[in-house]
Amino acid sequence: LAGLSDLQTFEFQKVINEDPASHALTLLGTLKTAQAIIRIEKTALNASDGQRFFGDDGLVQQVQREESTDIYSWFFAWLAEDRERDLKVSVICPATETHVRKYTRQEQVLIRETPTLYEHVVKSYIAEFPLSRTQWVENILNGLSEQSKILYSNPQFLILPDMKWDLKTVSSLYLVTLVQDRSIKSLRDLRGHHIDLLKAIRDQAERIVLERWNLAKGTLRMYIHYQPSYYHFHVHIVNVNYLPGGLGMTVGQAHLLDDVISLLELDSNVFQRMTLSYSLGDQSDLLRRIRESEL
Ligand code: M7G
Repeated sequence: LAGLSDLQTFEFQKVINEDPASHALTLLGTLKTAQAIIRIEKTALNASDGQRFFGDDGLVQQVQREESTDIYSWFFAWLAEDRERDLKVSVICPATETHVRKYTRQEQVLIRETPTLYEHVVKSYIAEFPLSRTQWVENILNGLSEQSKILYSNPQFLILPDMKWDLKTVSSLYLVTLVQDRSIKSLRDLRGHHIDLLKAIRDQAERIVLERWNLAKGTLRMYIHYQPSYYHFHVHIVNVNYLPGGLGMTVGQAHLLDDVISLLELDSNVFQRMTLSYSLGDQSDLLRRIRESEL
């Protein structure tokens, strides 16, 4: 996708999600016959723009492509010329049914994943997870996309802005760490020998945000999702003051990196032995497998 002329071919089908807290709408439709999901989200507003809200404008007049990787593209858009960008527009195309489910509002169901449930159901679900779903991660790790965005890299991991971030608003700063070790699929695979890796991620993230944005110690919330959307180990690095609804900081999904390190220090096999509880959307494939195993 290159720009506005491509986006204008979007044939709207329906709104699949609506999130007033983040000023976002998720649309389902088609782009040149392929199913597409477009999430339109307002970027933070500038107080200095206050006097300019009520004037001409109303429509997107210009877009700038920020990034395009694998099936994901994101843009910034303007409602009128000569002002700060208004919107962040994220596109998934072609979008699979799994994407549609992921972005559609679902009823949540709480799961208590015992080590036995993990061994018998979840582990094989993760192992069978299509490699194509993490192609975007491979593209970044292998130097094919988002290279100019990388903030830090060493042979073990790299840190770059998360696609959710507008790259500008420090109060909603959102970075992600991707590790090179493909054998760590999720939180469940972490063992005592990963403590050094996790501490290095923590230290480098703190150093980078201090150097780049003058964010001192204690300004970051770093966490790991279980279950994540992508089974390639990564850590979310977010401004501690940024507390949006529905963006993955829920109890029973986000595990603080500091807590994870501390648990591993107490017991290097803790994630092999623990029952981990989380909620799944009622349309999730994993939930279907868990239900089937219960029969
Ligand atoms: P997750 O915990 O697996 O799932 O996190 P979530 O999406 O439900 O939070 C994956 C993280 O990677 C999310 O914060 C995404 O916004 C981010 N992300 C996903 N994609 C496809 C990309 C991408 O192509 N580039 C970047 N920079 N971040 C991405």
